[in-house]
Amino acid sequence: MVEQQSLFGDGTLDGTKERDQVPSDTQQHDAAAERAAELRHLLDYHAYRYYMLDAPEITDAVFDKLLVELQQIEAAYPDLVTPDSYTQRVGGYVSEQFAPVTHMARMYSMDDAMNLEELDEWLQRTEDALGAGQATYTCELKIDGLGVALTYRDGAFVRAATRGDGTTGEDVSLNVRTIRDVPMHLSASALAHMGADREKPIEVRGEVYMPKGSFVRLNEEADAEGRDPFANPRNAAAGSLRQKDPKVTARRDLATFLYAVADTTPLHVDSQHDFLAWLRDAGFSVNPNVARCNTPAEVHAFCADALAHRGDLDYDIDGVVVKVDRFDQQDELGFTARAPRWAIAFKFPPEEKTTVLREIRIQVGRTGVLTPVAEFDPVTVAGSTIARATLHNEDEVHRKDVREGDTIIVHKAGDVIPEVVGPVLEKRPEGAEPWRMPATCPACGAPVVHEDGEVAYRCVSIDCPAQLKERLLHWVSRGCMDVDGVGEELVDKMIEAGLLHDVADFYSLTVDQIAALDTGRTYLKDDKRRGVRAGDPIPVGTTIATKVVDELTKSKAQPLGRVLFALGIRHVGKSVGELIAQRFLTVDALVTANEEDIAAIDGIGPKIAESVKQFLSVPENLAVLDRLRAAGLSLEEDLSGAAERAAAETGVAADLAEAQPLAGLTFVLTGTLVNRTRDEAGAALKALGAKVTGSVSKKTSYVVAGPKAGSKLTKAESLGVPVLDEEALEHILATGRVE
Ligand code: 3B9
Repeated sequence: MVEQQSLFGDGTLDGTKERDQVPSDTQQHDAAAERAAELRHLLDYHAYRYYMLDAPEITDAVFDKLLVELQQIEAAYPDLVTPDSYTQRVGGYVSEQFAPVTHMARMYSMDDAMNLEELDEWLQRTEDALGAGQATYTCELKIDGLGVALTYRDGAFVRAATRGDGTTGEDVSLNVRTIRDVPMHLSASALAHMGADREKPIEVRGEVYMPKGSFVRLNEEADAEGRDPFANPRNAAAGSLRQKDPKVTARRDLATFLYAVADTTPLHVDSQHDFLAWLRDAGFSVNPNVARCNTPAEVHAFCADALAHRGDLDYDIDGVVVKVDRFDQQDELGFTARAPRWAIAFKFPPEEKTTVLREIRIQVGRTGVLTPVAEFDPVTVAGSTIARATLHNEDEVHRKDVREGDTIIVHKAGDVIPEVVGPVLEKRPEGAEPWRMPATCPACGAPVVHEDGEVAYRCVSIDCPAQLKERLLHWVSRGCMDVDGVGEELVDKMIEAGLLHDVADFYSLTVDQIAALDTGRTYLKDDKRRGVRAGDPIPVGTTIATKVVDELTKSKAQPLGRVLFALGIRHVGKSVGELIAQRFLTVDALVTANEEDIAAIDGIGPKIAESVKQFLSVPENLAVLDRLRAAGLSLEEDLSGAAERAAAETGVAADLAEAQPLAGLTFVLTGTLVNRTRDEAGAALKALGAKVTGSVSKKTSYVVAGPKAGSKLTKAESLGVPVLDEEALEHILATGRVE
């Protein structure tokens, strides 16, 4: 895609350039509107290439230029701001917000060995250079994450930066601070090991990654909230690290593995193996799957083992890194222009398979969105058999240009989620037609609607059976009301029998009604004793029916956050449901709240607020809520539970958390703390009912200042806000009293 001309850049809007004819205000406005729409489209497209496909077509700088241009237009014409504009997205790609950081030493990349032959060539070269049998090797896993550099001074965390181009990265300190396994202080013994060099700054390097399980959960949540999913854990980690709001990063469950340092001299270690031990001792996460190998044969064995167990790990790896272990031998080998000679990345072959795409089937979701799904001949990829993969939407089908009958390449994103990579064009059957979204809903026949500016097509029919079924299944699913034992088959039968028309109907079901439903299977033999004959339908029976009714009864105790999620309100996933529930506590309070009240919640935007309000303004939906309440659902947030959870997470006493002794007080934390990170201290204060903010004002009750506190401490002193030290903080957290 070519770079577009800037509306501002050529001066047509700001009037700096002489024109034959001065355009009128409306003409300017129209031109701006047109360009804004175009920019939005371009930004969406390139963000998609960057985040989803990991295949950008333009540089970050060009992307930023497009974004800045759109921001300028929107600033000049606020009426042109649309909620879906890239400028409005939380965590959209905005690189100016992260300051550049120059690494202490270049962050090298590594030469790749694409197969065993190339690995052997490197081993041979190394053995030749160092003398046969002289080298030992450290083998490590190559984590498919994001390169980061963490700087520490005097044993304390100073900053974190992304790898960037290897020389300069971006300052992501605030976000990295929220990663739980990144130590804010190095251990005393690791510092002792540095001796007189302990004062020297050190820059350790490694990968930030997202565990596969967290990636799957994040995408499920994205799906529930109508956001685009991430293509793989690596992109999810990248997106999470580049969040504007560290609170978002904090919720993302990132983790690290460290494996290098810019300068090894101050550490007083002389091999990679000893260095990894130092890292562990210092408090860093170091991948446990490492081995010191004495021969090329042992290196081979490690690689084979890693490849075989790749699927068992909770993180993606894309190979094995083999390093000459001893630093003096590393020095002997030195560097090429781009990479160390003493290390090689043995890359695993990508786990891709080809198969035949039989059908692009339409699935109708609970919100009526029509999703094309690729149904292909079953193939085994990364240890399990797959036969279908979502194609997300019509645009995606066209972007990938897959057609029914095509031979396609499939893989698993993050080793978990089946994905169609693309067609093998040489094998396209003659006459294969580009795929089209149907004009009517395949489930109910109603015409399909395509709203302007949205990629999704929807069935808006109020009584579409596919939507009803999906809504019912969502209600009982894990993470929503958690009703065990009610699956697709049973829900199908219940709908068929006319027992379910909405989610409230679940709570009127009786054991007899459920027991009498047939399971869809039939008896194989006559059984006189039970009075059945071969071919009779098998009913569900009272044992299962009783369990189902018990499970439904149990689900009535789910807190409000879960209920809000389970209702299937657009853009309301589990975490949004919880945020709303925490703010309003009861469904009645939420129903009477206005849109602004909802949008005022931290982490909730106008789009979500509008969607919630819209849902609650539909009389039928309110009627369902009333019937749910009549059935015995509390529709209130479980407050005692919340306090208990907060106490457990932060380590404060449960009874104190219950009593909320710090309610009404506002704290600001600054400087370095020893016993806990500032985030942890903040969470603990909040668990006791305090408010914790980032800046000091007249409203601040107390400032807690550790050593190296800066302007916040000065401001507190000038405003006369009382200042406490860490000891006083610990006293407050232990007793709930400020003395
Ligand atoms: C100071 C694992 C990865 C990896 C190195 C890795 C990626 C890169 C690397 C790290 N997984 N290990 N190791 N497990 N994905 C080998 C490139 N080493 C460095 O970054 C590094 C650090 C150096 C050299 C390399 O010292 C210098 C010496 C001379 C000039 C500049 C620096």
